[in-house]
Formats: sequence, structure tokens, C-alpha cells
Amino acid sequence: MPTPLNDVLAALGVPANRTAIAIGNNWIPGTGETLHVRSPVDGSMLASFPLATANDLKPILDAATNAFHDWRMVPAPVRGEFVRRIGIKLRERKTELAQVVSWEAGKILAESLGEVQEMIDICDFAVGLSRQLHGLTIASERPGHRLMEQWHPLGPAGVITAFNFPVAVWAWNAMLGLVCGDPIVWKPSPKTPLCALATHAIVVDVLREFPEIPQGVVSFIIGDREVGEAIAGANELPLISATGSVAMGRAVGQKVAARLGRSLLELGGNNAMIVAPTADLELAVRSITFAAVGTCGQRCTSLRRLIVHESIADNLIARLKGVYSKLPIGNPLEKGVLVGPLIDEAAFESMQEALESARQAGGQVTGGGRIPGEGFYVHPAIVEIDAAAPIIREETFAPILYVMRYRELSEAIAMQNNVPQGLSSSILTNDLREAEMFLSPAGSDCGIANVNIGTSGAEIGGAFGGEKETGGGRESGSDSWKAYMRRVTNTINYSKELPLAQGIKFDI
Ligand code: UN1
Repeated sequence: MPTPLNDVLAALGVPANRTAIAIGNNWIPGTGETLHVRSPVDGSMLASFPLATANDLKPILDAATNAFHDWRMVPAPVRGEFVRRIGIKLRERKTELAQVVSWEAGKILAESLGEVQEMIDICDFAVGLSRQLHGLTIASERPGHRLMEQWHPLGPAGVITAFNFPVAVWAWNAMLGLVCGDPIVWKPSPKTPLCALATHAIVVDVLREFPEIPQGVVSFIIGDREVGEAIAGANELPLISATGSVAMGRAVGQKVAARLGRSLLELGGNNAMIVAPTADLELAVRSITFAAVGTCGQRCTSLRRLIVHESIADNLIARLKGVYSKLPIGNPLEKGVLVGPLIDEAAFESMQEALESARQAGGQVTGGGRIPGEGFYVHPAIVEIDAAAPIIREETFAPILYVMRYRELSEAIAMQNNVPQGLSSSILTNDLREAEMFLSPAGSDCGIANVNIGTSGAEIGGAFGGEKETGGGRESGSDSWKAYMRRVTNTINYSKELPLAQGIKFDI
């Protein structure tokens, strides 16, 4: 079926024959079953092509391994120049790539543009970083000795990404990995393969400007679980960075651990916000709505649990219901729409199951129903529920906001932490002591803890990730780059003596 998306893909340089594999500019068909890609926007068929199987992985691993031998010796600032060019190309193709993201992941255009902006931002960050991959020099206890550390490229990195951030999460990993000297083997979600093809085409365009760079520095393979497992088990990939469900991360993490590899996991969030009595309620309504219904509740940082002080709960809930009743829901490519569709029917069903569990636990559900027509468009739900209900401990990838009440801050913090996940959290308060308590060691146990903003929409400059079942990995900014490198400790003796550490005498 003709769709404007094909024109966009052609403009981006994606070959007309869609393939499940590419090694640099070498686009290779997969040997597996046919994948049919339907748009969550209107159910239209976007593409059909054979998936890759685990048997298709070998040439990719070989190419990445070969590429590594050259790439690790390219000076990091020169690797940074490649990434700088990718950032420029992304600026030029921002609108087109965002359209692909909206068509395939169903997020509204403004958020898709934001996602591509995250790619551009991480390019800029990585370019700067390419000139400051630094180690320490450390005081040696021995005279005439120097103790220092260096950071060297680690090796090819496997990057497994999810449908909900189909291009930005790859960029967080790939741009850092590339400046660090690691070739990148990407396994995108089979729900958003065209986003990967489009992104890869942009990178290939830059690769053409650098004929000396081996093609194997960038590759992708689109397949199902079997391919993910093969990647996790591949000794050629010393680092596996995986974003997705806790179940996926558990499987990948165990497989990587079994070969004593390194994994960087960014898994489920079940994020909460505490709204304290002094909170600015206008700001609360806006930040809650963006965090809870943005991306149709399908961010790992989406707000799922609202813990409100009992003195303001009725007022805040009424205002939220008012805003929810007027939310513009519909085609994410249309101007003015704020809530697009769920990714697919399975997402809709798990939303309905969660709402049913909530009702059984005595929850009062407002919204949550499907809007008739093509695609799975829903009314975001507000669920007033008891903090003891089992369903609130689960992450459902849908716009459901569980609302609970509290009396004392310590109780609110305990509620916030009483879930298996630990990605993002926030408190809305104008009381300094409450804010600092929330940020203290006895406060939020998450990897992200915010004050007077929501749980989602983090900037790339900070380290991104969380604790407990979220997996413990950190991607993106700060010193996350260290995961993509190996640290070497060097001791250099520039004296004519051989003093041993710890004062050991060993005279022969
Ligand atoms: C994700 O959902 O996997 O903080 C990533 C945010 C975005 C990234 C979300 N910058 O909401």
C-alpha cells in the first residue's frame, strides 16, 4: 500500500529493498520469516521483509571484530569527527527521521523531533568527549615510579533497543561507543525496524565521506528473541547494552554474565511523583500530564504512580480529571494532537488487564477505554487506588496513573520506594527540607530523582538509568562512557632501583 513514509525513507537513502541486516553500506537480506510492519497510526502495512536469524549474525560479528582492529588505533578526536558529521547530517534530516519515528512508533511529531534532538545532543556531547577520554595519575608509594590509568577501547558493543525510543537510545550508546573506539552492532526492536533502516542510512551517508573507516564499525540486525540471545551470548561482543522489559533484561543479563561479559541494562521503570502540600498546583498539573500521558505512557520514565498529600488530593485529582477529559488524542502526525496510539493490540490488552486488576483491588478508574477506529487509541486513565494494591508494583506500558494519598513525608517516600523497579522519581514541593530529604540517602532509591519537574524528559548530559530491577546500568551523559572502555592501570619505573610495593624485601 503506498504511503508517504516510503517517500521519506527514499529521501533518507534507505534502499527500496528493505533488509534486516546491514554492515556499513552493505545491505543484506535476512534468512528468517517474513516480518510485516504495521503502523500504529492507522494500521497500514509499512513494510514486509524477511527477518534475520541467529545464523545471520556471524558475518556481522566478523566485520565488527575486523573493524575494531583499525578503529581502536584511530585517534579519539578523529573518531569524534565522524560523530560530528553524523550530528550535522541528523540536523539536516531531523524532520524526515522524526516522521519515520511517528509513523512507526506512534509518538506525536513534537516528541519524535525531541527524540532526534536527543541524538543530535549526544553527538555533540560525544564529540567533546572524544577530546577528554581521561584517566588519573595517582601518587605512587615507590620512589621514581609513576602510577596512572588509561582508558582503551573495549571492543565491539552489542546494542539492543526498544520500540519506544527507537533511535535515541541507539544514539546514546552508539555515539559514545564510537568515540570510545568500539564498533556498534545494533539489534533494534522488530516493532520499529524502519527507524533503524532510516538511522543507518543517515550514518552510511556520513561513512561515504570517510573511505578509510571500515564498514564494520556500524551494523544492525533485525530479528526476534533468538537473535537477541545470540548477541547476548557472543564472546565477540564484550559489552551488551540492552534497553527494554525486565524479562528481556533478565534473560540478556544472565546470558552475558554466564560468559563473564559486561552488560549495561536499562529496564523497566515504575516511576512515582510525590506532591507535597506546598507544591505549585499549576506546575503539578502540567508536569504530571506530560509525564503520565506523553508518548501515550510508553516511556520507561513515564509517570505511573502519583503520591499526593491528603490535604490537596481532592483539588489536584479534580484538576487532573478536567485536563484529561480535554486531551487531544489522535493521529500523532497531526498538529495539536498530544496523545498518539499505543504501539499495538498487545499493549492495549495489557492496559485493560492492568485496569481490571486495579478494579478488583477496589481502584476507581476514570478513562482507559479505546477510541473506535484503526489503531489502538485510548483515553489515558486515572486510577484512585489503595497503596497496597498489587498492580501498582507492576510496570504497564500504557497511560495509567495510579493515585494514592499520604499523610507524612516518610510514608510517601516509603510508598515511592516500595516497588521492584528504581528508574525515575520526583517530588513537587516548595519546602527545602522536604526536597533535600527526598534527595538524601534516606530518600528516593531511584537512579533519577527530580524536584519540581516530572519523572520523564531527562537531558542527555546526565547519566541515565536506575537501580533494582531497572538493571543498574547508566547510559548517555556524565561518566557513562567508561562502560564502553577498558581501564588499564600502568606503573612505570623511571629509577634504577626496584623497590617493591608494601615494603616487601625480596633480595636475590
Ligand atoms: C526510555 O523511555 O527508554 O527521559 C528513554 C526521558 C527520555 C528518554 C527515555 N529522555 O524520558
